[in-house]
Formats: sequence, C-alpha cells, structure tokens
Amino acid sequence: MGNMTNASLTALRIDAGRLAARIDALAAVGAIEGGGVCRLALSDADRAGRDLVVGWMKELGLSVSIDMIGNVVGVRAGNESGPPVMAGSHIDTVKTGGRYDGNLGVLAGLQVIQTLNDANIVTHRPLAVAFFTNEEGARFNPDMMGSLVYVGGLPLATALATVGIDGQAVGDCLEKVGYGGTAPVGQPQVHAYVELHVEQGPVLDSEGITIGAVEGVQGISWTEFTVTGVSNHAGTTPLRLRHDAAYVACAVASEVREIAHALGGDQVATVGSIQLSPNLVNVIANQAIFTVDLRNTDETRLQEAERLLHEFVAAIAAAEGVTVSHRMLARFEPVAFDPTVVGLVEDTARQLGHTVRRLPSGAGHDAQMLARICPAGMIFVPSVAGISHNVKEFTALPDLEAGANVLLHTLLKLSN
Ligand code: HGY
Ligand code: MN
Ligand code: MN
Repeated sequence: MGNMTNASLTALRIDAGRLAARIDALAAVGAIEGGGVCRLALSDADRAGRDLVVGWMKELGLSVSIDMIGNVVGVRAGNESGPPVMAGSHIDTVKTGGRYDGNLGVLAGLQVIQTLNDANIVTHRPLAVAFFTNEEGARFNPDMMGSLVYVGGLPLATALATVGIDGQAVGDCLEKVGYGGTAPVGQPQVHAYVELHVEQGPVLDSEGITIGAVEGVQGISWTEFTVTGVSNHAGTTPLRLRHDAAYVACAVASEVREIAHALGGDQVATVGSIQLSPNLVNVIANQAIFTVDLRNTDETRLQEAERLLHEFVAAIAAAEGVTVSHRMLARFEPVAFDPTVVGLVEDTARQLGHTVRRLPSGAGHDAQMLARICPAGMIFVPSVAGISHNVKEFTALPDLEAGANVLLHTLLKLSN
C-alpha cells in the first residue's frame, strides 16, 4: 500500500471540486434545456460521452478494454494480479435525464483512481472502473443490457440483434458509434463490485440522511401490449359499434394504478409510453401500443400484479371486441446484495461521520447484474425531492462528495 500509514489512509478524501467539474463536463455532452441530459444508448451523444470518459480513463493510466457489447472497463494494477475490485455504473441516459443518474458512479470511480494516483497508493488487488452499455433500456430493451450480457444473463447475439424503438439494431448502432469492441464479454472477472448512485427516490432526502446502504433491488416487469381495434368516424359511430384501441389502452393505464393500490406495500405500476394510430382527433384509434412497468420488492406479489393485469386486459379486450398481443421487454426478479458489502458500506459511512440507513433500490442498476458473479453492493446519496429521470434531478455537492468518499474507502477495504 505504498508508504501510507493506516491513519493517513483513513484520512484520504476525494477532491469534490474535481468531481463536480467532471460531472458538469460530461453533462455538457447531450445537454438539454433545464440542465438535463439526453444521451440515449449508442446514439451520437452517447459516443461523445464515451469518448470523453475513455479519455479521462487513459489520462489516469488505466488500461482500457471495450468488449463486444460496448462495455468499457479501465483497470488499475494492484500489487497482486487477479480479479479487480470494480466500481461502475452507466453513462447512457433516458431522453429527459438528469446529470447524476449513472454518471456519478463512473465519475466518482475515476476520482477514487485519481486520489490514489495523487497519493501514490497501490492497492493489493487491482481496481477497475466500468461503464456498461444501455443500462437505461429506454431505446433498446431490456434495461441493464450491457451488464446482463457481461454476467452471461443474455446471449451476446441476442443483444446485438435487438431492435430499438427507432427500428435500429444494437449491433449496427454499436458499429456506427465505434464501440463494438473486441474484448470477450465478461472479462475481467470481478472480485467485488460497488456502485455509487443517486437514490432517485424520496427516502434519504425526506429523512435528512446522507448515505444509503442499499440492501437490494426490487423486481422489474416490463410488458409491451399491442391492441388492435377498428378505425371509425369519431362522430358517426355509436358506442355499441366501437372497437376502440385507445379506450382499452387508457383503461389499462387506469387499472394498473388500482392494482398497485390494492396490492399496497412497495407495488408500483407505470404506463410510460402509449402510441396511438392513426392518432387523429376525429378518428377512433385502431391501434394502441403501450408499455406497463410493474415493480415490487416481493416476487410473489409482483407475479400477482402481473396476473391481475393480464386478467383485466383479457376482460376488457373481450368487452370492447379488440385483439391484444403482448411481449415481455424486461423481467428481473428482486436481487439481494451481499450482506458483507452492505455492512461495509454502512460501517464506512459511519466511520466517515455520515448518517446512513439501509434501504432497497426502486430503480434497476448494473449492480443487480454484477451480483450474479461476485459480491456486490450499492451506495446511495439523496435525490432532492426524489426527482429523477427528469432534468430537475439534483444532488447537493456535499452529498456527492460524501458518497464518493464512502466509495473510496469501501473500495480500499475490499482491495486490501
Ligand atoms: O428503469 C430503471 O429502473 C433503470 O433506470 N434502468
Ligand atoms: Mn441509473
Ligand atoms: Mn436511470
């Protein structure tokens, strides 16, 4: 560990100004009105963001590899060889993204490397900082695609052949942006994985707590429904003769909220996308394509929510005389993080003098995939008013700094 005493090691801190500057510099790539970011996976903006972060990785002396699904891993040698301790997240965003979702975990990881470089510290195990392709799943389903391929949960060929909401295939887009790498997916193997991320929910902010020791990630169910009815004149068609696809889509959107209320607990339900055709004021829609996002920390209750959803869809389709088909866009069971890593995050936060509490993650994360191959955990910092996937997403610098320091010391403990 270089020439550091334990005391001086414990006193190590990241440079908050550098972290803030990097967050702002990356947020300038794909910047949108209101201070947010649009860097949909494998878009030109994503490429520009990737180029910027890869450049920073190389400046820090990391040896950078790009795998065949475009995951990027920068490794810093340790005194010993073997699987690195990895910090990571994603730098792709939703269309109306904030500047912290994903980006914080990657940039804080790079600040950890810079802090160790400045202090001339070499850890026993190698360290790595990674960003994974298409975590958001907003353009190509499922979400966490790159990390799912990395851990062997989705065949590379299937991922490459996936066609996005704009009709383009992942493989073609990877080539177009120049990030179809040659490194085999799943390399390097990982000793342990820690992801720093904004909470994206209201818990820490509302309780005035700085650090979340994340215990796991709730289950996710994404379904796309296609309703086929009959187009007709909005004025001349009596109700009894209608086969209205828009009516069915909107009825389902309303019913999933009732299902969530009825199940209670952590159950949430969202219809985030509805496309009507022909989408005209005076024409009854003959097609509605819409998505249903169901989540719950409890797998049995999530399955119950899915059952109630499909039961309702079948009933209302029969009543309205429309046909409905559906396909799963994503389905992940709840994941529990490694108790040792959760405890390490909690202890480290306390040792650094921060308030901390345990909580589940409402959002999906790459960490839930890495948990399939190594001990994994997450560090949350507060999202003001719980806002995320919204340009108003905000986390105060002292909280960003606290999270990055907890990441620094958690990684140091795991790598020595
Ligand atoms: O949808 C999610 O939970 C994540 O942002 N991909
Ligand atoms: Mn994220
Ligand atoms: Mn997100």
